[in-house]
Amino acid sequence: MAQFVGPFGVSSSTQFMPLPPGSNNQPLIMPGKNGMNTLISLNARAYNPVAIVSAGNAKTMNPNANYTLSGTEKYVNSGFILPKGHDKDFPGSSDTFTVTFQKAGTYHYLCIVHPWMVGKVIVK
Ligand SMILES: [Cu+2]
Repeated sequence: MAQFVGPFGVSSSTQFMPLPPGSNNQPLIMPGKNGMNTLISLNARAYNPVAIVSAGNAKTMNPNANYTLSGTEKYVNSGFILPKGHDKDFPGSSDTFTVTFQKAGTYHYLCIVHPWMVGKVIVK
């Protein structure tokens, strides 16, 4: 599972500008050592549709993607799914994500934002 947010190392000389300028946005940065700081950021593996295939390669997908499960994936994420029309609030988000299952089995899933929201798909 990908964490919703995660720590990333950035050069301590990196300047961050909130967008839009003047908005009440500020990155969470913790001072570090050796010219590096730690930035806590939204994780693209939780935000964008992606599949990590058995070889470990990441297959990124466009919003509103259709994905066919081979059954060998290590990780599949729909990315943010929001009601239609809310894509301006979260650019690049989706309002649909379609999965085609090829093999019978029970497939568990969860919401990364609210990990207590779980479900399963039973394919017979
Ligand atoms: Cu949720």
